Amino acid sequence: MWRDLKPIGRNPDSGGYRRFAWTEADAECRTWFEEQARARGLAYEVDRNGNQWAWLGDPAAGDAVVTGSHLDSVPDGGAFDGPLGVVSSFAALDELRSRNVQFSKPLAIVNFGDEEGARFGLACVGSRLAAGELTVEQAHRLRDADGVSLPEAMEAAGFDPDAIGADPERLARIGAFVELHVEQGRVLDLSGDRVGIASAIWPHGRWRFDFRGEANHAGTTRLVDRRDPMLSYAETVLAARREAQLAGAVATFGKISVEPNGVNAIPSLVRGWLDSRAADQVTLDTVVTGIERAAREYADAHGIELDVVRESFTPVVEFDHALRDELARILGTDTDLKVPVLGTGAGHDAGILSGTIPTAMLFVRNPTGVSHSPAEYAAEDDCVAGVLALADVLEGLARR
Ligand code: HGY
Ligand code: MN
Ligand code: MN
Ligand code: MN
Repeated sequence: MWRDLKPIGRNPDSGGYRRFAWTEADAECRTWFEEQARARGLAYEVDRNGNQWAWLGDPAAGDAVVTGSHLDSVPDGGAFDGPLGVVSSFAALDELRSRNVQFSKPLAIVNFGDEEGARFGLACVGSRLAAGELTVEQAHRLRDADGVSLPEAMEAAGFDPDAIGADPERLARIGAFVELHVEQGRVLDLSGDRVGIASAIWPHGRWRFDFRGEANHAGTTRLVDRRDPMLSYAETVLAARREAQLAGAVATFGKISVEPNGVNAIPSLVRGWLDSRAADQVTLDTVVTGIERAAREYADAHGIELDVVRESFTPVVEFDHALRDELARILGTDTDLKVPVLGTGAGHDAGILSGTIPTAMLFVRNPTGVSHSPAEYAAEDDCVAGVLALADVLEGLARR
């Protein structure tokens, strides 16, 4: 199955992928998902939020065992983050059928839309909408860098933006959701294991720092006469590294927009987005407060106005302990190995849904730990180990 995958949205120059929500690449992914579902005789449907579902058995029976992930990507992203979970779900179903497993519960494979939030700036839109964590009004206010709103993008892709909303009935029919994902770190590489089980997702959020100064001529304005917001931004990026280093957390300014963005113009506005994450809430609050304090001190000293807006936030997710232990039992029994349990700083749909249904995650070894980059990688035999582990887990859960 791995070999006939089309590199949808791949940039031949960088080798990275660009599969943003409600774009042509997204439509190609959706077509692929539907083809895979129908080729297996699964009942295919798209829910009110555009998430795709492939069912084996009658969903109305309830207590469904669901697996899947997402197919969208960050800009110039890797081949595994998201797709590995969806492809492995179809491959695990094939494996279970080859074992003639009879399911006592409905089984489903899901592709959650817009998990990365790369186009509209908010991660996990499809699962947040389904879980009622994102209101219709909030979703309709989302705009991309070209000013296209989420409703306009959905409509252009043939979906009804007025149909979106919480989907409690659908989620109530799910007994367990297990997301397989490439590890975005090196814990498994260092432990020498192919597969691991997630314990928790770190609390994390996104803050927008708006630095306003005074546009002026780059060539004629004396340094003493300038109110250059770029300097405050630069100082804030360095402060972010200092604060995160001190706290053993992470903080990243990975996205910036500058107005008027001319080589020979001192900016009037520099807008920087901070992504910060830490193992616990207190640490995260300490880091972000420290960054904001440093930014304000520098901005005040240089006549720069600063606005800080928290754009999104996900509290710590402790995965369902009973489900996590059930996975460890199933996997440990088969392989007589202690399957490592590891935390992650990466957000996932499984994290969003964990507030509503029992969820768990399986990680597949990533030898470099690199992710959100064309260099993201998982060896084929580790991917196969992930499929077999997922098949074991689905078989064990569907038989409970
Ligand atoms: O940003 C994240 O942690 C995830 O990849 N969306
Ligand atoms: Mn990701
Ligand atoms: Mn992902
Ligand atoms: Mn995810």
